[in-house]
Amino acid sequence: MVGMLKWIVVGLLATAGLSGCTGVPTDPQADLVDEVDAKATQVAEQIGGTQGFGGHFMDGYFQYGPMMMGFAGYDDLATSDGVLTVRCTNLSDEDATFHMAYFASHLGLTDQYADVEVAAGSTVDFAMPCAEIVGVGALETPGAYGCRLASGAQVDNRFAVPGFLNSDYTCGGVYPCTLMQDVDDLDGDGDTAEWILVTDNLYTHMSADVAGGFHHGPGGMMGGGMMGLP
Ligand SMILES: [Ca+2]
Repeated sequence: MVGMLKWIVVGLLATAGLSGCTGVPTDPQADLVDEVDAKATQVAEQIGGTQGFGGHFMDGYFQYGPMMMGFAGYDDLATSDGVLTVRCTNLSDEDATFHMAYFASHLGLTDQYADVEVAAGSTVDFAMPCAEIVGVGALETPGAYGCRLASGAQVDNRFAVPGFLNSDYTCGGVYPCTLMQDVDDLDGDGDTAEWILVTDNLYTHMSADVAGGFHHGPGGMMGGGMMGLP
């Protein structure tokens, strides 16, 4: 009996201790924004540099990227009823499976994946829940496999730079991802016939940051504005 009473007292003290914490304001929305911002920063840290997303074309991104990502308030997050269209274009002559990766805080704080089948030479608009971060293969792993061709060959995600909501696309908007030949030899290995996956923001950042670096990029190959080029 005494022992039981002791547990009741301990329980009361624990309850009192918890209620004492209510003096500290907790804001679940602010906490969620912090989680998204931290995740976005982790992804942005993988952009640029020798082994990072986009290679040296994205050098310096992390220095200004997080400031542009725009996850400062709850209104900056993806809406649970929003839709994002990922425009998957396969310029190869083999059917391909694009392995999309995304992070949407309204679906939880773990990465989500979706495989999109795109026939040779065609484009598929993949409608997915709006997400704060969208990439290919894996959001934080440059070099992970990003798409698989019908022959079994894999293409990595090195130039499929992850995009961020409100800086690279919007809820209700379109985010292009293209399997194309490495005509500009982005990885500098001399092979311009190999296949690479490219997301839109690689080219938008290049066009903004690399003066005169591109003369025959996808603007010519795929026809102007498709990749967001002027
Ligand atoms: Ca190459």
